[in-house]
Amino acid sequence: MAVRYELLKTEKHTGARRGRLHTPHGVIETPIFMPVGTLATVKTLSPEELKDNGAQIILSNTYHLWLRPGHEIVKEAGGLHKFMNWDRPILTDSGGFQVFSLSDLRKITEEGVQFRNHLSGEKLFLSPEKAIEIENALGADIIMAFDECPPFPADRQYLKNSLERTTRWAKRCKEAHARPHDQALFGIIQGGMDKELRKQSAEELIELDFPGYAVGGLSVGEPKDIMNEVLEFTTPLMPKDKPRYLMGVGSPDDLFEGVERGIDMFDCVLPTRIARNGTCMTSVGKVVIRNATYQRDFGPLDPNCDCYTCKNYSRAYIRHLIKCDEVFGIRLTTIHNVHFLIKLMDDIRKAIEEDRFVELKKSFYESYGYTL
Ligand code: PRF
Ligand code: ZN
Repeated sequence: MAVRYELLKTEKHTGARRGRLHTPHGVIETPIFMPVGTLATVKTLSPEELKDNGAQIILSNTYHLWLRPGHEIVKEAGGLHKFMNWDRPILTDSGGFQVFSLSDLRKITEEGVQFRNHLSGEKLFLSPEKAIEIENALGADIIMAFDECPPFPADRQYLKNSLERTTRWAKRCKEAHARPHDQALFGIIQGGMDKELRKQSAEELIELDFPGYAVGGLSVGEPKDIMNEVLEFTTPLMPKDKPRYLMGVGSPDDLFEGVERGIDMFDCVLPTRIARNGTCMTSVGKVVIRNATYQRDFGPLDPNCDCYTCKNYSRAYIRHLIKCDEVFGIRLTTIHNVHFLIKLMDDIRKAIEEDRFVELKKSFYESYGYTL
């Protein structure tokens, strides 16, 4: 069994779950936030730095590694773990989403998706079988089925056809999967913002008996209250004894709202992406370090953080580095942001254990500047 999920408890007052995911590369305490390492690196950080900041699992991308350096090369290196010197768990996304967000001139057929390489313009074709072949070669602990993430908004007939095709693709992924003994293949629930279609998608995929399930097609431009409503409707339809993953979501409030509705896993480029333009998530809210306010601020980035950045450098110094486009500046902000979200999830897990999730959420929203 590639992955075994152990549900430790459900919080007394919410749907929040405390669990454990056993994988070939170790145990993951859930709920968990996964930093994104699209090209087999979490931009600017070494694996040692990721570990120092508590990362338990990272996400990487089938689509990008297929184009560069090519999955055969990663396989020849001994798989993705060895290639990038990361010995903890890895999850790979299937390319389904990236094809839709990055490439142009795509054509969806029953067979798969034809599109143009976003780098070279070359014509490429990705199918369920091809995505799984690449994911098998990369060798991540958890691999995702090849799906279609429809745009928002989309009409009902489009969503229905799309989710039904995603189910057929999921079945083909399962049949093509050559390493079920050491790689867990997760199904992805689609259906847009339509509850009936979400139910249909969940039922069809549960019938195929995957070891874990993701909620895809959310955080695609819809208002947050709609995302939370769809999520609240969808999670109760998902198996209790299997991990639940909300794809591409990871702002602090989205983590709270997702956990509250029973989500166990999250990934997002947000902390690393905004770090590179100097935006930091801190216990006192967002800090845009370029602002002149911080020119003579010799205190730490976050007074309540014990990361390497906050222990050693001032806001004024980080601001200087970022304004001068110094690489060390974006390394410092990335370290802090990754540490911040991982630490937030540590706090959330502890709060679930002690049945005080709602209290933690309230106090966090207050200090961060969110309104409940
Ligand atoms: N499908 C896949 N990856 C994804 C998504 C999806 O729907 C999303 C949607 N937020 C992010 N990443 N395969
Ligand atoms: Zn910090």
